[in-house]
Amino acid sequence: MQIESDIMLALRERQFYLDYQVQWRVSDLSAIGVEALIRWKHPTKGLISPDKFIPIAESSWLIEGINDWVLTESIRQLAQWQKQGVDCPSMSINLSAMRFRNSALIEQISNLLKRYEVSAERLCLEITEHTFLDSDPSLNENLQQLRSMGIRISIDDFGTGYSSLSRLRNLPVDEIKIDRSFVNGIENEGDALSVFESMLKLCTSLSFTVVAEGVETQEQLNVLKHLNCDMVQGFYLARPKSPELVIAHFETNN
Ligand code: G
Ligand code: G
Ligand code: MN
Ligand code: NA
Repeated sequence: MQIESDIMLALRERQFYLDYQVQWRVSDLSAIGVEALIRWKHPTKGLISPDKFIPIAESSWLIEGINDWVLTESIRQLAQWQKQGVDCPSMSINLSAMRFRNSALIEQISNLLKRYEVSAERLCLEITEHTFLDSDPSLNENLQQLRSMGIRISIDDFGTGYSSLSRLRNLPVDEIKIDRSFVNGIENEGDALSVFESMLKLCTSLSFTVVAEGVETQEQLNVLKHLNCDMVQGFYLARPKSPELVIAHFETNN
C-alpha cells in the first residue's frame, strides 16, 4: 500500500516530529508535564493526523520503527531541555500495547535514559485501554519491571475499552486518563456529570492519579476543580505545541 511505503520513507527522511501538550495540576494550575504527540509533515500531502497513520502502522512492523523514533526523540528532547535549564518534570509517551509485551522495551528504555542522562522518574508511558484487554502475564511482568525502575504507567482513553472493574484493581499502573468523551458535557449537571464523577471516584479510591482529557472550557475546568480531579489536559489550557513554544510554561533555572 502507498501509505506504508510512505511511512518507511518518512522515517528515513525525518518527516515526523513531536508536538507537546502541557498537563496541569488542577489544584493550582501549575504545568507539571507534557504529552508527546507525533506529527507527520508529508512533502506533498501536508500534515497527516496520527489517527490516520498510526492504525495502519500498527497493522505491520512499521509501528516498531515509529515507537523507536518516538522514544528516542522524546527522551532526547527531555535531555535538551535539561541542558537549557528547563525543568519539565514529566514526559508522557504513547506506545502501542504490543511493545509492552516484549521485554526488550525495558532494556531499550534504560539504555536511552543512560545515554541521555535522563532520570526514569520523568517518564510516563501511556497504553490505550482497548489494547489492554487480554490479560497477558508477560505484559503485567514488563509493566511491573518498568515501574520498579521508577517509570510511571498510564492507561489512555480510559472508559472507551472494556476493562472490568476487578481487572482495574489489579492493574500495575499509576495513572488513568479519562477519555475526553466523558469530559464532554460535565458542565451541564446531567448524566455526563454523574458518569464522570463515578469514574473519578472509582479511580481515586483505587489510588490512581486521574487525568481528565480534552478540557475545552472554563466551565469544565471549574467542575473538575470542584470534584478534586488531579490533573487536566486540553485545548482550553494549551494545544499541542512545538518544543520551543511549550517551554514557556515551565520554570527555567540558569
Ligand atoms: O495528537 P492527536 O490528537 O492528533 O492524536 C491522535 C491519536 O494518535 C491519539 O489517539 C494519540 O494517542 C495517537 N498518538 C499521538 N502520538 C502518538 C505516538 O507517538 N505514538 C502512538 N502510538 N500514538 C500516538
Ligand atoms: O488518545 P490520546 O489521548 O493520546 O489523544 C491525544 C489527542 O487528543 C491529541 O491528538 C490531541 O491533539 C487531542 N486533544 C488534546 N486536547 C484536546 C481537547 O481539548 N479537545 C479535543 N477535541 N482534542 C484534544
Ligand atoms: Mn495519550
Ligand atoms: Na486519550
